[in-house]
Amino acid sequence: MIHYKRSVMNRMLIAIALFATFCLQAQPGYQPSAENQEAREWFRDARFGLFIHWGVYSILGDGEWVMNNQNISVQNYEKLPGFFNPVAYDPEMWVKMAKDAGMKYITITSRHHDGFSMFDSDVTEYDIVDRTPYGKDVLKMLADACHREGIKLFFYYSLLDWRHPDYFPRGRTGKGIKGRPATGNWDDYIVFMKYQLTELLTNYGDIAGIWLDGHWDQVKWDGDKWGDVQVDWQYDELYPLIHQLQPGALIGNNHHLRPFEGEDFQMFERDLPGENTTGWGTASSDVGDLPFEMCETINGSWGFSLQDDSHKSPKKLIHALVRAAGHNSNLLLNVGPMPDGRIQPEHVESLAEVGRWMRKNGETIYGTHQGPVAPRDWGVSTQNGNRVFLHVLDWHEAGLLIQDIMEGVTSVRFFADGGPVEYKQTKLGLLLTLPGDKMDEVDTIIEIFFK
Ligand code: JFZ
Repeated sequence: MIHYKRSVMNRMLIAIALFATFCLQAQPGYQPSAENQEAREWFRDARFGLFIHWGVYSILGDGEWVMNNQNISVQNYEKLPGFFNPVAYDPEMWVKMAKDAGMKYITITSRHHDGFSMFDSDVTEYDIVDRTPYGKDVLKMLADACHREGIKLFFYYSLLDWRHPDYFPRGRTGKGIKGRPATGNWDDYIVFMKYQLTELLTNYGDIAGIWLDGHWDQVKWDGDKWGDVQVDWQYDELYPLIHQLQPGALIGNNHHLRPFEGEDFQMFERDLPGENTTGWGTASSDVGDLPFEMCETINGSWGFSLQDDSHKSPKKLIHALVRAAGHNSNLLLNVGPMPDGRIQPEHVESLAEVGRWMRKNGETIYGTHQGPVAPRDWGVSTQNGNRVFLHVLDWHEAGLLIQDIMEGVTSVRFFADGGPVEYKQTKLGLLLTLPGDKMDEVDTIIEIFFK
């Protein structure tokens, strides 16, 4: 027998225990069904979706974390549903706006961390039908509009809940919220979530996927990296349940870790895959091989924020979309509708502008994957079959050297007007001549043809 030092033994035991926990949290031996694989292909090609954060928090115009950020007690927060009356809510208009922007799917919050269900649920009265003067199931209305208009619908579903008594042990957030009881039964909470997920995947027709969030609330933060999970999220039951109810529904989980078994796509919050500019995002070593989706805000807020005027320009939004595509990723771009049900005009206008761009240039985005030219500060490349598109986003000199392309080029043209691009194959790469008057302020797209 080999004799290990005690500390080494301990570390090995911990590693084994962690590995076991990890396996428990997944769907072991998961083989995606044919429907699921087909859905993944659709998802990869779709490239652009609309994220919607809407809840009773929208009334306060201070983002979806307002309950936590303002330390609003459970008792006081429970007054909000009584004010929620979105008389101008027109789901058909939302769906048309998304389609006009070039988006192929919508992901909407069915229940956020505040624990309020934006759909008619039988396992709680804390929902839109039972507690608001509006009294209608806004998700059902949206699902119907999506199905009519041929746009896919995902449900965001928070694992974390700042109000539910059985969300216990409490996580890292919401500690200042008064009125949360000091006991609770975790297993009952899991049962509650199973019921709700069953409702969401039964009562709303075809659902393209479930976007889970809040895992990280139960993970220790070691100052620079994620540590142990203090609860069992029972993904080994949640994931098969979702896949059983709708085999084509794609599961994504915003845990910022390497994908768990049973998940169908990997999401990146406000970051391109492999980049971790937020510091608490996904490490580059944790980027897997599932389809990618990156989510981003138009201003700096997910839920409606009255004071957040840091709206990104249409140019910036297009760059986000193009860069995502150049990283093999979808962009899920967010709006936070106002309490009356309208989307703020600044965001409606920007999305219309992105849509105009997509109508002209969509074929260089949809159905593409990352091209042969690695992403650079000046731009990215996309590819569809043998068509390669170079997206020059930020370059102001007449010569651009493409080091990733050494040979095989037969012609190069500007995508916008089909006009030829002067080029030379050099020992250092493909040298393009880009006259100033041919450059597009937003994105100069160059199509490269190969032998
Ligand atoms: C999460 C939500 O908390 C947020 O409200 C929004 O829905 C966004 C899309 O997703 O954002 C996070 C996720 C993880 C951390 C912080 C915010 N984290 O790890 O600290």
